[in-house]
Amino acid sequence: MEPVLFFATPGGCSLGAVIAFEWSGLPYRLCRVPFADEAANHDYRRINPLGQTPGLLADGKVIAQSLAILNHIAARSDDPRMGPKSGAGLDRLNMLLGFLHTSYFSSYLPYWKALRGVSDEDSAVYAKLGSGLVQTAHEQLELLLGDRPWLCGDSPTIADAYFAGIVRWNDFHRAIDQSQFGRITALRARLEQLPAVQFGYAAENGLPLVSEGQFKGLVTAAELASASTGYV
Ligand SMILES: N[C@@H](CCC(=O)N[C@@H](CS)C(=O)NCC(=O)O)C(=O)O
Repeated sequence: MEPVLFFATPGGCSLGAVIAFEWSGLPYRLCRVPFADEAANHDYRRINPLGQTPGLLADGKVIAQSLAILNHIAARSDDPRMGPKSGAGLDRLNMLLGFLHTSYFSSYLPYWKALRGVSDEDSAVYAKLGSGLVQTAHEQLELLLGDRPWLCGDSPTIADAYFAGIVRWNDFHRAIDQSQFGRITALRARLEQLPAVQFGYAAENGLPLVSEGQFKGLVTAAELASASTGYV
């Protein structure tokens, strides 16, 4: 079977890997793992015991971690949207991916933690900590972005794909006023125009899927439970 990408709904960071697969021209399947669907999560944990999304099942092995999955896809495709393969362009791509995965993604961790049952008093402390971190991450990303239309320059790459998934988290947590960041707001608007991003939203929302890539259909985690022989 084609590689299967496990992605979360609603609003997960796994959107980035869906977009990267759409761009890659590689055949792939998708498996939805809604956060609230206990049965799907139970089945998914039999494949990926970490339980986090995204996860990728390829050749019977599981790859966890967004950056590993994005790099797996990029290494197998010549589409320019995979990003530069060498030189300063690759250095910038890795710099941006690293920043997004650590500073930007992690700035929301206090908010996610607060959702998992803490007292009102602690929740206020987490929110205060989180909003400072989110504000700083946005300030830093505006600086890194500069006048470029996309994170790595004149065209989108897997860094933008990954960003499309996590830039939305402010809508949910209301950590900051994101509109104060004009470059990020413009990048987000550009991203939302892309067919692959719209495809990813449709996949998250269970809508009909029109692929510009080589999407081969949906599968369930229950169907795949015996297909995994562990992590790479
Ligand atoms: N470092 C991991 C983090 C993945 C992660 O936290 N995914 C979230 C969705 S965006 C998730 O699965 N949360 C549920 C959980 O942690 O149990 C990666 O980059 O893939």
